[in-house]
Amino acid sequence: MGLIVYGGSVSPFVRKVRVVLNEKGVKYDLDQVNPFAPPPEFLKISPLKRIPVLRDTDLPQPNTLPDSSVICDYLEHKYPAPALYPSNPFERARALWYEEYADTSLAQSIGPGLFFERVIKKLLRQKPDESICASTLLDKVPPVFDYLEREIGDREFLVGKAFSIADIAVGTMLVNFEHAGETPDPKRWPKLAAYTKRVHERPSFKACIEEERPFVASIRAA
Ligand SMILES: N[C@@H](CCC(=O)N[C@@H](CS)C(=O)NCC(=O)O)C(=O)O
Repeated sequence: MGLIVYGGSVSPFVRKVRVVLNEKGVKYDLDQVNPFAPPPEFLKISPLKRIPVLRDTDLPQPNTLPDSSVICDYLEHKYPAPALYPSNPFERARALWYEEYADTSLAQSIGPGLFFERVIKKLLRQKPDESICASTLLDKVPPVFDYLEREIGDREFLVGKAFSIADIAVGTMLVNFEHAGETPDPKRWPKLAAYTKRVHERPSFKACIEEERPFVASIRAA
């Protein structure tokens, strides 16, 4: 009995949920689902054919929730401590904005043109197109990193004085940037580079990163 997370561990959205669970010290099972070839039953619980989906087996059916943002919000209400959403209404809304930005703009700048090319294509036994990676790094990534560099400024965390869903949402996308063999250039984005390191050193992130690294390395080396 308990929680089941359906999804592949290298998905940034799956990791977002896992980091929330780790921060809250909640045990769960991970059921690996490949969203590109999902089993037919999966489509019943994920109409958009996306990972992650959470199942709370303590509840009667239907007991599944798709979408990382929906899942994280549910987890915050079910397990309120430690809080990962600010209590101040404006700060909470700011945190949700950064989560939205990470899930859309940051994900789009890193996912298709870099992580997909260098990791997922290899997993699918296709040849990565390095010209796509080069143009992604030249055109797509810099405006997003420039924005984050400004927003982080001299703050330890993106919102208020505590680690929040904003840092988890941004941090998880930057893990995929690193899995694709890149790190934010500390000369161009010194605050973002230091922030990334700080966030990834938290035990909640470290546990995921260390579990994923050998798998990603084996895919990239294939
Ligand atoms: N808004 C969704 C996005 C999830 C998402 O895009 N997941 C990707 C994997 S990283 C997926 O399942 N892609 C498969 C597809 O789009 O067919 C969330 O936050 O959970």
